[in-house]
Amino acid sequence: MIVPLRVRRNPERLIVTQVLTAEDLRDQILHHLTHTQGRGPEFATVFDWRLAVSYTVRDLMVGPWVGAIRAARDQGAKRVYYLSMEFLIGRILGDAIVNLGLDQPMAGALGLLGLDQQVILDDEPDAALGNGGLGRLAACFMESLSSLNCPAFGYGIRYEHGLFRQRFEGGQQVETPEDWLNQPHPWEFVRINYSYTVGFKGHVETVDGRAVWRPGESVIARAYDTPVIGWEGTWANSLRLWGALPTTLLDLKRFNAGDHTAAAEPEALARTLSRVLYPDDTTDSGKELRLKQEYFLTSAALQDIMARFMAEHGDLDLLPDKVAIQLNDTHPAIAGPELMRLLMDDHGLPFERARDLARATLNYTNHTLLPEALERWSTWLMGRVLPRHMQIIQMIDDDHRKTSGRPAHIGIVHGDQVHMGELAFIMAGRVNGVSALHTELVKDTVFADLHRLHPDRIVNQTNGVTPRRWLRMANPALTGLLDDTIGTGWTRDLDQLNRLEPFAHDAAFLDQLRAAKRANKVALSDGLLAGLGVKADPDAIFDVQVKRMHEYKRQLLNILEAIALWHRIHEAPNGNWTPRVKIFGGKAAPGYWLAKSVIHLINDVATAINNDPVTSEFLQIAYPPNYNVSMAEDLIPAADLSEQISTAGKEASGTGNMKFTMNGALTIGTLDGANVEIRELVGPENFFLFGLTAAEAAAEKARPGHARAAIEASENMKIALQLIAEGRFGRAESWYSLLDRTWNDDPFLVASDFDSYFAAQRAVDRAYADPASWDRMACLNIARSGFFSSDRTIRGYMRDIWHAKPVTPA
Ligand code: 73E
Repeated sequence: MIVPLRVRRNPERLIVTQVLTAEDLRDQILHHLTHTQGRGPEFATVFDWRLAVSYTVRDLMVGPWVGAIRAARDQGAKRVYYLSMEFLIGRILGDAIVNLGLDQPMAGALGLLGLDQQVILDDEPDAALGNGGLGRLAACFMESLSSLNCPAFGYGIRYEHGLFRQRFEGGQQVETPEDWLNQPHPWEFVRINYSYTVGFKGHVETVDGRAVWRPGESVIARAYDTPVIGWEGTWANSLRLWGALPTTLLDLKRFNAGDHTAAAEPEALARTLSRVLYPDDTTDSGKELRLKQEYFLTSAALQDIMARFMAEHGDLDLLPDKVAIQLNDTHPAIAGPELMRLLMDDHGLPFERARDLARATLNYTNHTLLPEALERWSTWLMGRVLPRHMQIIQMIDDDHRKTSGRPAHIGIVHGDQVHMGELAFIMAGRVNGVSALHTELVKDTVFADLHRLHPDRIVNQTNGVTPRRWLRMANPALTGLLDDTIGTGWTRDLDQLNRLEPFAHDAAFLDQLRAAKRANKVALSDGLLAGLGVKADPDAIFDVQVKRMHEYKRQLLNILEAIALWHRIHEAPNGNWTPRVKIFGGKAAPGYWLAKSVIHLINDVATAINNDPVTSEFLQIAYPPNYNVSMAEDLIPAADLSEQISTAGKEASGTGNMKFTMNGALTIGTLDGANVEIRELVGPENFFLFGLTAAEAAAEKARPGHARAAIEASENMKIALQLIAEGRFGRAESWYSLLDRTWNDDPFLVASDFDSYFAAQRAVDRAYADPASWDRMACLNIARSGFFSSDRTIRGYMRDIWHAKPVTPA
């Protein structure tokens, strides 16, 4: 029997689903199990159940989703379009259950069916369509846009293979392909009517005075939509991911001639465009395929935006009033020339008019100052792959030179290189950095000259993270305590966490806070024992560094400190040591040799130290492989100490740092990225600061021989390096290059900051040994973390950059 879903609207709270009972949901799950999955309950696998549960939850997202799309259209609202090569969304089911307010009836329904909710949730593969912070930020923004009723689309690529899976063999990283789409993906809706042709190569002709690009190759971009439901389920926006298809499925001529493999070539060639995510974080891969992928996303998105705009408004003068486009870094920066091309070549606007409209519509976020990440393409490649765009880029550059009176040494095209940062800046109404410090550095360094010419263009929007996923869903123990203590209002308005301030002196509350943290630590400890055989005492400090492996993030500093500490414990095994479990997580880009060498070192040091009977009760090291969003959801709530130890001036913002703070971990960190703002807000006395400032670091780096001098001056650093060189952790030869670089170059100043870091860690030890004071600091970190909600960030973009307003659904 088909059970009709009884959705009633609760007029007070506007939560459509709160009135559903466990029995309603159970019946609906059974309905989908039978009629969508085609399985009887007695034959169903975990996968079948998970899909039945997902379809049940998805049904409840569709109403708000369609309602939101209708409301935005009916009210002629301005829409925000977020273009990003990465959306690191992770699992969807648990988050959707939380946002729809279904936690309790769903737990009841699964109980009635005899299913374990955790097993069902863990069956969902992570959608790993991103590398790290930039992609995860895009996912948090999508959730906040929906929670704030801001009409928006996220545009990205539907990669068949997301970020590679990581294994360790002999302590070294081994990559295997990720294949999340190898099974049905229950959340997406394919839109065969939203398909656009994207061209490449070919030549440009002039017809009746107008430029006409005749591409030599083309593919079809097909839309796959996933609803992103906001908090309390009243609004959902679309994440629209493009998959590439060939314009002709099969070369029938070649097939009939017997060449069956070659006949499938057009399909294979097109599909490569949406096949794999580039696994480079903060480096520019410089590959033709990457340029094609960037244009594929951008062109499909802009065609879609223009089609919707023309259908709804039809008057190009209204474009900036109805459309705000955000470029997530320079990866979609070809949007400037592409929008100009559409306006000039398809709509016949003159250059100046097209330029002004484009600039009033486009904005650009800068996420990094690292020189290797600043995208540049050779004029030759750009001219070959996108000949019309290369012409338009030249026109934009010449025009900017004339109209701004800029000096000759700046601009978009330099010699034979196209600088995408300059292109994005010049075509953007607003350019933003992602933390207060980073934005100042953007003004002073990469865009200093352009900033002088356009002093109002650069603004700051400090990053944020969604508290629904990163607190409410990931940390039920703390969420329960917060709800009981200050109510549930913090979920929508994270500033309400400041109501916890008075409880920082309430011993009973602090005991409960400790108990919540301990429960998370016990769960993690069980996982580490089962998965890695590491014995993590839940009463030890859980000291966590999770992020991409990169020299500037300085996992090397962390592991060298562990070695030095291990040595000190050996010297005084009966000393008053504070037990510590160091936990690492993160992937290195497959071609990043030095980062991989650090992974190898951490694993070999872990093997040596974990089995040392003299120190094992004081120091353990765990490096679970394949760090991803789901692992972050387990690790962050269980952390006592958050490692944010990048070389000052290098980490644009960080967002993991914010998640830890919200979950009551204290930070040991440098004055880098958003750490600066975290420290100011939680109070310097509740933050373990160490290391050089950005200005000091720049000066130190310029000092000849800085590495050697710093190492010679540091007993602890010297010992750590010596133990490695002696072969105490695997074969000494494995580490020669790493040691050589540290002694002779050390571009990220591990040596210069070592003693300061070691001392800060000992301050952590002492603080942790005083539980009452530690818990008070943890409480204040939570209470003062409200600023780091991505709702605050999105409100900032809406106000300062997009000029977009929330919409009330009908
Ligand atoms: O500091 C982080 C920042 O929190 C920064 O390194 C990261 O973006 C985060 C969100 O703002 C970032 N990723 C990239 N650049 N900056 C990047 C560059 C090239 C390819 C992929 C990612």
